Amino acid sequence: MSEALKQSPASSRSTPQKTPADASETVPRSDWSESEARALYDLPFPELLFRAQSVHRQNFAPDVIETATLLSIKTGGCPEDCGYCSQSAHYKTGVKATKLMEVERVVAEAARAKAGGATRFCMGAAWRSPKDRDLETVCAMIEGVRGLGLETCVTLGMLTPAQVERLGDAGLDYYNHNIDTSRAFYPEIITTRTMDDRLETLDHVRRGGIKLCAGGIVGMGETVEDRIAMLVILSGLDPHPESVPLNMWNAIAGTPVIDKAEPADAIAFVRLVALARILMPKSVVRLSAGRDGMSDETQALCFLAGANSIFTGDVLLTTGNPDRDRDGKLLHKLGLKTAALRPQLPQESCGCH
Ligand code: SAM
Ligand code: DTB
Ligand code: SF4
Repeated sequence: MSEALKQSPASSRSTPQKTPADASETVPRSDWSESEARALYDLPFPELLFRAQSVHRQNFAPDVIETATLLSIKTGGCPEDCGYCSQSAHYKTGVKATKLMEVERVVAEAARAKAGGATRFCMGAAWRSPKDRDLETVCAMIEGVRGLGLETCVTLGMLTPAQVERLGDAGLDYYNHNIDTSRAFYPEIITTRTMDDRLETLDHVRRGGIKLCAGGIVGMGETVEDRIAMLVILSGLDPHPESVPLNMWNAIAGTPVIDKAEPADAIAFVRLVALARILMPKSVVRLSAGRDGMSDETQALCFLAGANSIFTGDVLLTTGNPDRDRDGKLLHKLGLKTAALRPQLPQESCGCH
């Protein structure tokens, strides 16, 4: 008999003895330790999913998925050396560098995304940080996209407090800035900036009153400990990011990560989604890059574990995403509907009283 099939006494594993839907698990905490997070991650799978789903239901409608559509407004030629990215000028990935798009074209793309059902439009630029002249153009894009009644998100690299203020004046709703991985693994992936640089921009954005979208990537050769440590850093932000994108690395030939990458096992990925849901109970958890290579069943488990947002449209920035037809069929099969989700700030009631 294999080791996995041997019976073990119920007491052989230390399962935290709380009721699964313990209300204390839905009050956002910013002091989770790595050992607490690891104990949750290692729970028997049904127990972990039950807890995550219980937390999810106390904070969100269980059948609603938020949809955002991405557009690369300035592609490639980036001076940063992020070892996973198709857009870094350091690697030969076949991605052609472009200039910043024209405002009218961006607004037209946003209108198409809205017609396709998206409630948020996210614009990404391959910059280390924006030049002030380019920021003015991005502000015009934000104003145009807002004018269509869409939520806006941009991801432009590192920002100064003055740049955050300018984006806030333009009416920006969310700023995406990922920490990507753990503090220990970070220098193996990126050398042109540090984790602290990333955290500093997140702090500027938070202080500037713009909602935070911050997450990371799995499947770049990091350990399970690195993945958990990444979530612990995110859950240490006070308040938590309103949006937490979890990306499965979309393999890019020509990047250094291709030599060390190991795709995350689907169950390990679902465990991570569940952990994100429990550590950050009121944050919207987005099942981001990597869905193209995921089965319907894996995605369904991710939704059960507490993911409640996806990118829609057949391209992300430079890589593929399931088309609207496949997503429509999947959501229909699962009986899920799409709608904007209002982030619940920590001081607000969870709505369960
Ligand atoms: N240059 C800006 C920055 O780095 O913040 C914005 C664009 S950058 C492409 C946005 C995020 O996309 C990265 O922080 C990373 O987490 C994610 N990303 C980039 N390439 C990816 C890939 N191949 N697979 C999954 N996620 C990726
Ligand atoms: C995020 O966490 N994922 C998105 C968005 N934020 C900007 C980007 C995914 C990029 C996937 C690789 C590509 O398409 O180039
Ligand atoms: Fe540039 Fe962003 Fe890609 Fe890094 S992740 S190379 S900063 S576009």
